[in-house]
Amino acid sequence: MFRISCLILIAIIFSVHSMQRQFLYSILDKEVTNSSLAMPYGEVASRVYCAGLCSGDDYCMEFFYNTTSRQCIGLHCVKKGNYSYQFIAPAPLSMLYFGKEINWVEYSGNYYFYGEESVTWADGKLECQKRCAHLVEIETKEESDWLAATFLLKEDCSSDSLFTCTAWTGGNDLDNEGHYVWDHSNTSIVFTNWNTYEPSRLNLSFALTRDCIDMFRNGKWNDRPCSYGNQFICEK
Ligand SMILES: [Ca+2]
Ligand SMILES: [Ca+2]
Ligand SMILES: [Ca+2]
Repeated sequence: MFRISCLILIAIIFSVHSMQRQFLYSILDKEVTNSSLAMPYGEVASRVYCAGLCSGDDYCMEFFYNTTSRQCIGLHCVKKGNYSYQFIAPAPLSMLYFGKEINWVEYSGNYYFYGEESVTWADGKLECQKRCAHLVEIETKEESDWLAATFLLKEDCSSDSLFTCTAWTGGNDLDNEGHYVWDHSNTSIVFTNWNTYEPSRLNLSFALTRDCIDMFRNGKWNDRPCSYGNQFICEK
């Protein structure tokens, strides 16, 4: 009963929200529902069911339901210029809209997501892209410290500070050894916050196999093999 009530509530919220955005949808329908941003759920019985499917899909932010064809499509995110961002609904609906983004934390105008599963750097990048975001790019010491304090410094961190409570950033030297860039913006890394003895420049065989930057719980950076299973932080 509780679950049904929740689904109905979600449907109402989405319906209200969708009505408010009819004009936008009319622009977006053609482009977005045919793009990789859309997840076709197929023909379903009702708008409520469509909302339930969107609600159960971690990446679905909005849905499109055609009452005639009963076609149900979840929208994962929407292109804006060259980059995918999610909609920001006009106030006062913004809170409803961000209801599915409850795990995103705002800091200084950007939003951050901490992925708890252990993944390779490439998979972390993919996970962020699915969320219409990118692996975190750190421009200041304040941002680095804030990220560590917010996401990494947890009570259950073991005493091994080099291998636990660490997370991928978008920094890497995959293309050009020793030349570190931020992946999404494809810019050279200017501000750095390396841990002592990092990156592994003193040992060439280490340096060549450690091309992805992760962050220790103290906010300091480390170069690590990109195949390592790490938590990750997305930014948008
Ligand atoms: Ca940043
Ligand atoms: Ca390297
Ligand atoms: Ca290292």
